[in-house]
Amino acid sequence: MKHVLAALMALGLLSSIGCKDGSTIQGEEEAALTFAPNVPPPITRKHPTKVVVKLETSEVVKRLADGVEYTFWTFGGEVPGKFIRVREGDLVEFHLSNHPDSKMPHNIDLHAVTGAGGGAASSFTAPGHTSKFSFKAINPGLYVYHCATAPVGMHIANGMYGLILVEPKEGLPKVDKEYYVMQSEFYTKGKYGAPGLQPFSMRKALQEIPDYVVFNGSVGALAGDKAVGAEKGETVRMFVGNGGPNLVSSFHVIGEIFDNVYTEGGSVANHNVQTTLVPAGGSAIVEFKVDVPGTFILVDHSIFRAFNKGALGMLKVSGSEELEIYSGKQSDEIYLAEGGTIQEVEGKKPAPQVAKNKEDRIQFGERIYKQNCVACHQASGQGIEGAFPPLANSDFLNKSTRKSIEAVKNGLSGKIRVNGEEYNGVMPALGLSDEDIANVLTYVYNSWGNSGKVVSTGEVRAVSKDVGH
Ligand code: HEC
Ligand SMILES: [Cu+2]
Repeated sequence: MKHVLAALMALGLLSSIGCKDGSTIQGEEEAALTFAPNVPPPITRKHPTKVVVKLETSEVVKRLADGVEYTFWTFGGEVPGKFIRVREGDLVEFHLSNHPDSKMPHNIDLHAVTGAGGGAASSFTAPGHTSKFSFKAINPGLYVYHCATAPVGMHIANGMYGLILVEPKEGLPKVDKEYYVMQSEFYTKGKYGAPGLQPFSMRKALQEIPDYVVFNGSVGALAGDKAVGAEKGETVRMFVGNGGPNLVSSFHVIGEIFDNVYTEGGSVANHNVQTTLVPAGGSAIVEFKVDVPGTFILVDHSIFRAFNKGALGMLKVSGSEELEIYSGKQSDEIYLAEGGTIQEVEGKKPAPQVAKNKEDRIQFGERIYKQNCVACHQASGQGIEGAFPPLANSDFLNKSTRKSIEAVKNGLSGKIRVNGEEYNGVMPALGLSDEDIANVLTYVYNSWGNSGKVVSTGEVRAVSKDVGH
């Protein structure tokens, strides 16, 4: 019997590799990899194959937020790394190249690997080298991969993570849209919004207090014109990962309910879920049908991360209204608490920064703008049609410094006209110091085509503070 087997092997008849489910590896192909938010197409093959994955690590300076840059360490030149899609039973031949300009060696630990280190030791690659190793994708699921070169935390904190999907052999149910969303945090020397090239802060990383929590590698990577889209009536699947390095994500889409959640990227689905936990180094697959049009906001529902640290994305759903499911606003009356016409945001005021010159004012003012104004007037001062007037090129702003100071100091309500459009909203008094108001207005006046004026603290002081009406 032994020599019969040997003879068959010699003939190459037994050289195909057996699979857990008995099927054999046939053929070879190179994996198509994609950058977030895109996902490679579903696998239609009915058999396992040898999949060649070629990934390159590189260290690149890119935008982390407006005016803020960071030296990212990447899989493929972007954060998160390229999405890899294989089929259960596939033999993955991994080629990891490290760009010759890299300063660090890198490697890869794929959570889809059954084997010591998830491939880390076998893939340790010096700059200008390529390593090769192979693994069998025996468990279906959505898995995180990351660099595991010492200091591991630093390689992950700098952006070295991505997702690999091992599609179950029967495939995933068909959907209309698939997207790749990965959360992670950045720890920078300067605070959130502090401009310039920001170095990594080991101290903050150890304390687990990030300055940035983002989707897809930077503030706004999934918002505005970078939002993902769908049409009313379509089904959407999001492959959600969390690179950490430290935080757990409470992933939520405002105004949607997940029909299915494959918790932790596994094979069992929960239904009708509002928020799902995505552990650091873990994942979830969420699916939902979009029944009504609108902009649906993706957040980490640890909510200060969303509105103050960047963990905010958008799904824009087009189509006609579905008033039976969602009526939209049915009435709008101004509600005024007793005594005042304008609400005041309470709270202890932080010590103001003292500006020495115009540049200081603009720099300090930018931070104040990002913390206090951006939610309504938007990042480039463009405002939101019908709700928040623009500050960019605003005739209202450029006509009267006094009125602008009054607006920020005391709030503003009632009909106003900005660039020919009428607004009738309420801007709250934000409780800023006179110094901060001078800085933020100087920033606004020196941005987006405005007049370039400097507002002094004295001018702000001269406008009396409205103490209730
Ligand atoms: C909660 C939303 C909100 C926030 C936060 C906010 N504003 Fe406004 N702002 C408005 C609204 C609404 C109006 C128009 C009020 C009206 O219709 O009378 C307005 C009007 C203005 C105007 C005059 C109109 C124009 O477009 O030139 C200025 C100047 C202004 N805001 C500056 C600021 C600055 C600076 C900050 C941050 C320190 C800020 N706002 C924060 C909502 C907001
Ligand atoms: Cu690395």
